[in-house]
Amino acid sequence: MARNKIALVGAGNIGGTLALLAGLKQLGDVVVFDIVDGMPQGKALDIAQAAPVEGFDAKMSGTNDYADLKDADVVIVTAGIARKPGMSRDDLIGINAKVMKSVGEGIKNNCPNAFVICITNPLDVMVGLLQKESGLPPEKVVGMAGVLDSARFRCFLAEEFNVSVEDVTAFVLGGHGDTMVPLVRYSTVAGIPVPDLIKMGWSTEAKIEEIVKRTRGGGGEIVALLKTGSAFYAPASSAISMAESYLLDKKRVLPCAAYCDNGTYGLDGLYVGVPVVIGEKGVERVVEIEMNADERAMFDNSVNAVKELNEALAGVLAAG
Ligand code: TXD
Repeated sequence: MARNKIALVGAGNIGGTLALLAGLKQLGDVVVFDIVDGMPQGKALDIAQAAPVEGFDAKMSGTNDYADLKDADVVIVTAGIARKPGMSRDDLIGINAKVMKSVGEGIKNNCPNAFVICITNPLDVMVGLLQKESGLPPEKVVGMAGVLDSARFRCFLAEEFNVSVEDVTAFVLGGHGDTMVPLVRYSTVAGIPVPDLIKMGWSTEAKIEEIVKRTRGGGGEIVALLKTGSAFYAPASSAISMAESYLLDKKRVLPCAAYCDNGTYGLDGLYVGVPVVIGEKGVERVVEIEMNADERAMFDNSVNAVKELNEALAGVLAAG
């Protein structure tokens, strides 16, 4: 049986980490693509040389030619530029839109049956553009943000409660930006909802509110510390968990930027962060959870922010 083929478009900080993780988790052979000559080749060679030490068998190769994406099963896209300090995700829109056009074409021409995970910011609009440009059906193109945002939320909650990160579940909905909606009511420690834990005296509303705020600003906190780029370890882990769910047909329930249409979440053709089931068919189901009035208002606010970004994108595209 042939190994799966994972193509990574963008060989920067996240791309390199993705290649290493895909190897360590034995997800398949890896092709790393970038426009910079030599860099993807160098990273692939370096990771290939880690393989004997780590004990995994996977072909690792680097390329500057889209033809090498041929018949990839999964494509993870990080191509573009990352945020610098003081830059918002929206500032990235013009440059990264052009990148999505060329990546979409590369996918369309070489691996139209792939499951595509977009990471490039501003995430919710870039994934929509990539889906259009690639011509793939919406269930085969998703955006990674919610897994990362909820991992940040879980990490902070586990620290607050002094329990294992494994036993903390958390949901974050909405766009990947400052308007994201961390849902406290749906976040638990081993099934016990956070509001109950507050009642049990494990924490206070004020502390949880602090954690919600820190989660919303989680990306910016790291950008400010690194000064030369944005987070990459946790983003890579998050995307790999989505790829794994597809390749192994695990049907995990993960928050992803997915295409909501026909009134799902009250939307009509918009990519935004919602819980989905990922299995062999890609996005097999959008899970429509109930929200109370406050949560709905926060979600609507986040949806509006994504719509505004889409309008900005339309402006950029119209201007050529
Ligand atoms: O939650 C999330 N979705 C995110 C998103 C979390 C963290 C970072 N997020 C975004 O991912 C970030 O704002 C960027 O848009 C991407 C990639 O982040 P990374 O940290 O990996 O950026 P790098 O190191 O700058 O790598 C980008 C690579 C770099 O090697 C460029 O040469 C390459 O992209 N690049 C291209 N590759 C292929 N094709 C084209 N056109 C191209 N242009 C640049």
